[in-house]
Amino acid sequence: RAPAGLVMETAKEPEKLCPALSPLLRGAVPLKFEPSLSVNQVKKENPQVENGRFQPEGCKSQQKVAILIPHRNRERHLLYLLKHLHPFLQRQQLDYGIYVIHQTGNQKFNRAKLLNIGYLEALKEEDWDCFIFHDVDLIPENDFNLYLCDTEPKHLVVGRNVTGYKLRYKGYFGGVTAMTREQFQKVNGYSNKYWGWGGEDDDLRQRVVVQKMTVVRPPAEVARYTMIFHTRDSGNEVNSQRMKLLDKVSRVWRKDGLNSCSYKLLSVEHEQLYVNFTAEVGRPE
Ligand code: UPG
Repeated sequence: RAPAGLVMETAKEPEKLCPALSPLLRGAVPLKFEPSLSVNQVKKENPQVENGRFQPEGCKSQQKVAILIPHRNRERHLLYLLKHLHPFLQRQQLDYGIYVIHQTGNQKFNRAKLLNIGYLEALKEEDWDCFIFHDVDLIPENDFNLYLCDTEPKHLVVGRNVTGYKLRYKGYFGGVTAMTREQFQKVNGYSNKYWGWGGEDDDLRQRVVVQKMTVVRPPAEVARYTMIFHTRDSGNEVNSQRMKLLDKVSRVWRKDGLNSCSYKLLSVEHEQLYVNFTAEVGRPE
């Protein structure tokens, strides 16, 4: 009989890396938006998920991926997204964790700051390699759209059903975006100064350009999303300051971002399907 120590050593042998393309991928899978869908149902469908975390069996993922979802008052969208995203990521054989960053109170919504907070707090939980900044209302249609980071920042939403599956505009960098820890750190994250709707995604793209990185996109046939219909949320009115802010990105990015993100973390809840960070983000200056 082998001594106990030796048995442990064998069990810890490094697994082989998962293949670049998972054998479990199915391509375009029909999406379901059933009004009767409940959290319990999604929990039951994902018994292997704990604290929003999943690791594939039998191989080691290429990257450890954190999905960050900014959120306020879109519970139904969140449920539909979780329902589709968990099996989608599992078919990709990813080692992943889902984080929802919830803005408390009724002040103007600040998506970009919530994503900075998600990044900073998720890294306290795990040593993530790759971050996917993910709107709550965009459901990926094709699992060949890989939620992995690239050598350059990657924009995953080439087409949405609501815009005829065409890129919204040249340079669009919002919706769902993947950056490595190094890439995000290099641009000092998002600006914290965009309150209300618009501009913060263009600001991030400018930061990427200033750092001489380029945006890459997956092929249009796979980078397709269904957007769940919504009207403009109250507290997320169009930001009239956005053009002014966009004019000065190259001058201010160094001082406005991850290194200046101040907030109050009110709670961290480990749900089965995700980790929820609730934060007070302040108000426009
Ligand atoms: N959100 C909430 N609650 C709110 C407002 C926004 O959860 O009250 C979150 C949610 O994740 C949503 C995201 O913020 O998906 C973006 O807001 P939304 O009103 O859905 O903006 P869209 O016009 O659908 O999205 C485009 C881009 C997005 C960008 C936004 C403004 O896809 O990434 O943030 O335009 O530039």
